[in-house]
Amino acid sequence: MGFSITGKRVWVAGHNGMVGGAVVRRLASENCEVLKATRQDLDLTRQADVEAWMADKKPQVVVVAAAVVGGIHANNTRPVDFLNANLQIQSNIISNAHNIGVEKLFFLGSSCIYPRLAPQPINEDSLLTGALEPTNEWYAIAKIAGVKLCQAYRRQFNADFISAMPTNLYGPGDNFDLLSSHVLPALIVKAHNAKLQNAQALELWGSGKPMREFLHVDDLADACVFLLKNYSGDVPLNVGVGSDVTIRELAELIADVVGFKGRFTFDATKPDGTPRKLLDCGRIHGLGWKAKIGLRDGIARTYEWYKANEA
Ligand code: GFB
Repeated sequence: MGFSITGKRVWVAGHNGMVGGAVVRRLASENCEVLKATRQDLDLTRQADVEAWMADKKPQVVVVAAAVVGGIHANNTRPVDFLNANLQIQSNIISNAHNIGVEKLFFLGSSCIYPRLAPQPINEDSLLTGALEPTNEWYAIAKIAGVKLCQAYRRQFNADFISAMPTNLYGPGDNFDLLSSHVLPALIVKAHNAKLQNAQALELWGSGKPMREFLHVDDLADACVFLLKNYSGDVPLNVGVGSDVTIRELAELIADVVGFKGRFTFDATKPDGTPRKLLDCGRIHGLGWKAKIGLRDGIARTYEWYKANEA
């Protein structure tokens, strides 16, 4: 028997972000009331404010899509933001969700919370079996604490709080700022600008050799609604596409979509990060969910969004 969100008040915390925005779009086809709080309405790092807002709005379902996120450089250089703000935001929301009797809560972990050298593809059981990747350990520690807090509420109070571990996400609403973004939006911007300027070369950070798996955020939003309805377990479930590419291959694909015909150079002063983090999605596939958006198609859609909204 699944969980029903029909007629329920569903709070998407972080609805202005890429993930929250996608979840709101996906919930539009469900028969539920979507609650949102803007940054002006509510500072999620302030416990008393979160308590008061939740007591007033009485969400029955909560999707925790609010977090400080960023690419390898932002993670590596702003450790306080990634550790402290994320701990505050998630703990305020999760603990108050229990206090007001929220029926179901969905928390987002991340594939970077697995050990740096976990066996590939990474199974959910790899969590906490080895050392973390140093460039994102602050974010990873916060996310591990969030996953554990959901498990703790389930164990002590039987709360139906679940977590998912998405792989690297991209899509409309992404951050396209070159210093703080993830690789995929950064390379869309770089390829777009290089094409416009007739540049001969485009610079990649690191060696181009690390491998990454990319999931379109609309697929993640679909998985979120699927799991809300169909999953009530302790294990945080991996959500990915099942295959990965090298950063160089990603750059070639993006260059092809954008129409940049020059060559690539490599900035060895920038970190590579973890060598590979391909997720084993056997568990979520077993429940009946699979990603639908292919990488080339997803990049093309994201490039269209970028040109219409950001370029
Ligand atoms: O996406 P990204 O910033 O983060 O970088 P992670 C992925 C790879 O792309 C790294 C390379 O090897 C980068 O060196 N890269 C090449 C670039 N060119 C660029 C560029 O122009 N910009 C960026 N940003 N990268 C993050 C974690 O790790 O993954 C977060 O820091 C989070 O915690 C996220 O979990 C999903 O994949 O290395």
